[in-house]
Amino acid sequence: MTAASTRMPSRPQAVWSAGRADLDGLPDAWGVNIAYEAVDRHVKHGHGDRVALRCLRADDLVRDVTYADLSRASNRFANALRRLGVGPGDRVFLLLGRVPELYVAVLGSLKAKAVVAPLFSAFGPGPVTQRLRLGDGRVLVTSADLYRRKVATSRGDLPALRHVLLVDGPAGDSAGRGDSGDLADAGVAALPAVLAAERDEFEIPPTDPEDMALLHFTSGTTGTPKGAVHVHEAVVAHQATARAVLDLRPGDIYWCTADPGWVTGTSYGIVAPLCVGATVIVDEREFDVGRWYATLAAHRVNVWYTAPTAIRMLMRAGAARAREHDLSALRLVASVGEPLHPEGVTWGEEAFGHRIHDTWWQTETGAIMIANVPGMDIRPGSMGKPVPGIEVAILALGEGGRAAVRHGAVTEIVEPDAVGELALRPGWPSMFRGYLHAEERYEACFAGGWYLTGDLARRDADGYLWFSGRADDVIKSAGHLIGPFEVEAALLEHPAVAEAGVFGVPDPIAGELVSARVSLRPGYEPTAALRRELIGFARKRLGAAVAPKFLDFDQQLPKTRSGKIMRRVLRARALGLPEGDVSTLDQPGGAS
Ligand code: 6R9
Repeated sequence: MTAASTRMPSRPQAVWSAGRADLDGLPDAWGVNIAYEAVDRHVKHGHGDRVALRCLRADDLVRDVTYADLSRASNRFANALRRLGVGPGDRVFLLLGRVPELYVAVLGSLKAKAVVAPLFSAFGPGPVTQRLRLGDGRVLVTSADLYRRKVATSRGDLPALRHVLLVDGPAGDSAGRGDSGDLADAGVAALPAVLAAERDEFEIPPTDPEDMALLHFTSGTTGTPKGAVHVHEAVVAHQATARAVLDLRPGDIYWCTADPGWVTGTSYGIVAPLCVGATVIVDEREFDVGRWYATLAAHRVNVWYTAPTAIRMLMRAGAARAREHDLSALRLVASVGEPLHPEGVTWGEEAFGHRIHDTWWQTETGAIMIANVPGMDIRPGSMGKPVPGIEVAILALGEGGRAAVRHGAVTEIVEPDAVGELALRPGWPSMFRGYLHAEERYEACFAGGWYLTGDLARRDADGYLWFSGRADDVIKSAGHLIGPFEVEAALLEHPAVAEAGVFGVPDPIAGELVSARVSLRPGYEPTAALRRELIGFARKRLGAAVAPKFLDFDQQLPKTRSGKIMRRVLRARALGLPEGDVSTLDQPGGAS
């Protein structure tokens, strides 16, 4: 045992056994199914009348969906999948805004033991179709508009995609046969009509806790996006952290502002709060300072899980805006996704009377791993400490800036305050079980008995963890993880572009913004018009959330001897920093 292991929380496995015992399990010992724990068991225990979803619609109407409603609607969805021949392990992709149908589809798919793969509705056609292809998407639940704009033209490249269910139905076709206009492709149907034909009852089949439940795409430095595989057992960690970190209690009003197209919006926007029997605010509209405060006040939100980008936008509007509202119902405000700078933590106190609790986790970890739990003495700027059941190490770095691995072994840094790669001891319930079709990339995440996170951090003498940056080149913009390779590949599709390097530059609100440097093919001139054209070209393919905000020309992109473009040098150049010392470039608003 190393020195670090002796500081680990007591008997991590015992924590998870207790978490498992807190679940109902399927009747007749048929295993564990996330949707049963999230919805049906509350109905069984007599809480069917409790509101599960409070949907704030774009037209200002508020629609409540009770646990009993959600149980029936998801049963109908599960029956529909069965009728369509969609079975265990088949992938159901979701490309939707924050609408109730999304929750019905997630829970119904899980009941039918299909695998849920959420997509961000602001992605352009490129990222959408690529993920559908990589994940062998068999069913897509979306809207007619999103389908037309992002999928229809590539339908021929998606042979596995058999069924498209439109929440608003193909226009003009109330029968749901989907035989109207340009939506005439086989398998396009109106979801409302499909559901109306199904029964309210569905018996969840036996579900092994190790059965695949969710597929979350995430990005690395190179290559295609990676589909992180999660299993039904993950619900143990969702429920345990909802209680221990977010302090969620039955009947609480809870608002998670993350989009359900990303892992936070699924794990903590759907699964975790429903497991504890809370009421989830589902806000269809985008960020707006006044409306957000009005929402917190009018619905008497008790627990609010948000992100640094949103907090910085609220800060810009001033704490006085918050104090115009009665936010007395708020018990806990937590944050995730990017570094929460110390000013953000203390600003919470000024604005809401609560310091903001930072939490850290990743798509791969499935649930919160490090947090400032309620009652803990918060050190502004620190991510907090490992949650019960999680063991963390800081590993000594090698030349490439990642943990040094020699003969399969790594070195733990035990002295305080030294920066190294953050690593976690595998074995927690919500840990990803693989990257779909990419065994080698999965294996590469582990060394010396640790899962390597790709983040750099330090631990102080009291065990608090401080984020100090990414060890790789991925970009976090407004909390969204963006792979530079995916952006470079899109730029390279333009005939003018010979080479492209993509990197993040600091931004006071979004944390980082995507920036690109390209070299041009012979015959093209580096003009302002071409710059605009390339940015527009990337936006059309990738969507505005992923495309570069800035683009510059450079015929001599810096490269390693093996010919790899050095993104960190590009970043240093863009920021006017010395190129030799790129390792010290911290994240903007960095917590350290
Ligand atoms: C949940 C989620 C994971 C990466 C992670 C890290 C960054 C997340 C953070 C944080 C500093 C925090 N990150 N929480 N950085 N402080 N509290 O965001 O998952 O999209 O996979 O991103 O986000 O770099 O490695 P995902």
